[in-house]
Amino acid sequence: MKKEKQFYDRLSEKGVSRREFMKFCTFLTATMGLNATWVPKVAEVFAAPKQRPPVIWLHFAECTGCTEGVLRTMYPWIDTLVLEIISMEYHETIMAAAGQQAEDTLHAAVKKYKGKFICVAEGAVATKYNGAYGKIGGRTFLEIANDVCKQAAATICIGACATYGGVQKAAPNPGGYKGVGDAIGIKTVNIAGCPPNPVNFVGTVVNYLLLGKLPELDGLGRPLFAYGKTVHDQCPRRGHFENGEFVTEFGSEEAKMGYCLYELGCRGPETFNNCPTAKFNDGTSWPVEAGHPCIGCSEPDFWDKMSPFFETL
Ligand code: FSX
Ligand code: SF4
Ligand code: F3S
Repeated sequence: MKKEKQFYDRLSEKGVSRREFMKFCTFLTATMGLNATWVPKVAEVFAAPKQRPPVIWLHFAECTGCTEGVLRTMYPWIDTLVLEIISMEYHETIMAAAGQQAEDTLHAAVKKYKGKFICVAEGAVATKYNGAYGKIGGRTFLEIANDVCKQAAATICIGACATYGGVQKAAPNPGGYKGVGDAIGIKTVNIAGCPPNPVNFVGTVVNYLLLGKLPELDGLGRPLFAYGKTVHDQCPRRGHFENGEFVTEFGSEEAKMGYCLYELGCRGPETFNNCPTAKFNDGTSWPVEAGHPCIGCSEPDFWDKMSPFFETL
């Protein structure tokens, strides 16, 4: 109880009410595919965590949009929540250390938590020429991934780059870039998307803390709760013409959003993601709602396979 009170006091200092926090927990529970009876348990994971797993977060070739997504865009206070439930041992974007001090922190954390830490990998790994196309602190991405990911309890890849290689892997790919799992031959949990929705990452971590296991995955390593349906199957713009009028399948409110963007090259029918229901920026909008066709960013090799964008294939 004392722990919980302290948690709510900390949130309140950030200007977040208990009501807002519970609203977030309800949204997260629904996104995770659990029914409403789980909401108090999900709240407890944040308010009174039984364990805080050590996390080592690696950066390879990427734009850091995934980190920015997790730390800022969903709720202004999501950073607090993430740092309440995990123990971030190493993360280049948010740590104060730099240079040798940062390197030492990484080595010490891997040694201390060997076999117990969760590795979160962001960015693709160069594999040609012994990985010469990408280095940090004198070691190639390939060496770092082989060393750190293979000593982790599990590796969660966040974003199109870490999962399937992203834009770095697009033709002609001179550096031989690959997703982390492919580059070093391990199975990873893949939070796909460029960038992915931060709620799908948070849902994966909460699933682990709540149920003691990682969520069920599809054949491409993506959590089924988030990537089990196509964008098209959940899209409010789905519809057809009836007597010259566009009628949506989900009703009149959605119809105001406008016509289906298929003719503008929308890849919603072949893309698995929960964007229409989870949305981005605190539920504000998502690409198709904003009038932009889906470009298939949560599918492997979408830069090559889904382009030219804005054309029906
Ligand atoms: Fe990749 Fe992450 Fe695309 Fe960027 O860092 S998934 S380039 S939006 O965000 O790795
Ligand atoms: Fe499907 Fe895209 Fe049309 Fe939505 S806009 S109904 S996802 S094709
Ligand atoms: Fe990506 Fe399509 Fe969603 S482009 S963000 S999967 S709507």
